[in-house]
Amino acid sequence: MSHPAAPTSFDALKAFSFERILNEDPFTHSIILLGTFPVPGNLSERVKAVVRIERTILNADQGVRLLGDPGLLTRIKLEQSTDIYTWLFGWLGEERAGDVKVNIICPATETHINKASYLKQEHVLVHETPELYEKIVKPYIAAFPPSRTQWVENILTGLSEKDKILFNSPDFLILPDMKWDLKTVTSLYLIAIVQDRSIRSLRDLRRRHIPLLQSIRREAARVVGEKWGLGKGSLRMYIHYQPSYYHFHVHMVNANYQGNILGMAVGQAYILDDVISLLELDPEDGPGIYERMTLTYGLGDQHELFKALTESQSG
Ligand code: M7G
Repeated sequence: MSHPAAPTSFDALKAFSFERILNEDPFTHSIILLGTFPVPGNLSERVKAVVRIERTILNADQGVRLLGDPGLLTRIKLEQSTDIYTWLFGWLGEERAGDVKVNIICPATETHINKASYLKQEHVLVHETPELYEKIVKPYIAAFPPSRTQWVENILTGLSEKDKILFNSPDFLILPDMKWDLKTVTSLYLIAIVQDRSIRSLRDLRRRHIPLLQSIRREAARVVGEKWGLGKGSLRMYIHYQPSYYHFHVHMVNANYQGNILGMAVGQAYILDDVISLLELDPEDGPGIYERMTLTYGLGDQHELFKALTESQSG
């Protein structure tokens, strides 16, 4: 179910009106634009949109078929050839998932525009003690508007992305992350989303959740083994803190994929295996380890928690 203003056709995309570049990242071959799209049925009204365009990467399967005849290269422009060295530009045919992957948020709110990955920000490392969590972060999470996780509810209730579900159980489901192009196994990116709405973040994990986490780990490994022939240890599974969405989910990325450096920053990504291992050290009852820990992470100056947390840092 997409929003009526979401541009889903080529013609709709052409109606984009560019405002400014929010970010560009040569490392991930991506650029993020801010602009507007017209509202269908009322062309004088326009809504804001955040558009991320990323060059898709090549995988081994394509490498085999890049040159030769017939190959994926449809046209070349020779740039230089000297001695044994030659370099040129090439254009790829349509057989790939696409030359670029375009992710659009439309209509986009100020929060989307400001979101860490969408805007260059100054980052400051903050130490979130259990006390600061109780005083600042927990109320912030409790007040998090349910509309922001509507997309999660739509998936969990079968309203959207139903045909993409790779595993479903009463406790959680696994499906491709929207960042993935659905084709390139080297950049494979899945997410597991739990049904239990009471787990808002890493902080809520307790010893009793170990079977759930183990089950996510097991089923993810099984799915990628059966579907893509990926062996043991081929998935990097992790949890973000702070996440963008306070509905518990686990990121699962091909262990060989180095592209999404932002989402794997030290202090942001907690490896699922370590989380399980730490929870196993917890006593049967009593406060959980993630309730007692000081968590240290980088926070962008546009984050809604930035002011309160940076002002409360001691020392
Ligand atoms: P996060 O750790 O809360 O925030 O992860 P991050 O975006 O800063 O990493 C949420 C994950 O859900 C991200 O990897 C998103 O790409 C992914 N995601 C977000 N939305 C809105 C959707 C969606 O509608 N469908 C799918 N399949 N994935 C989404």
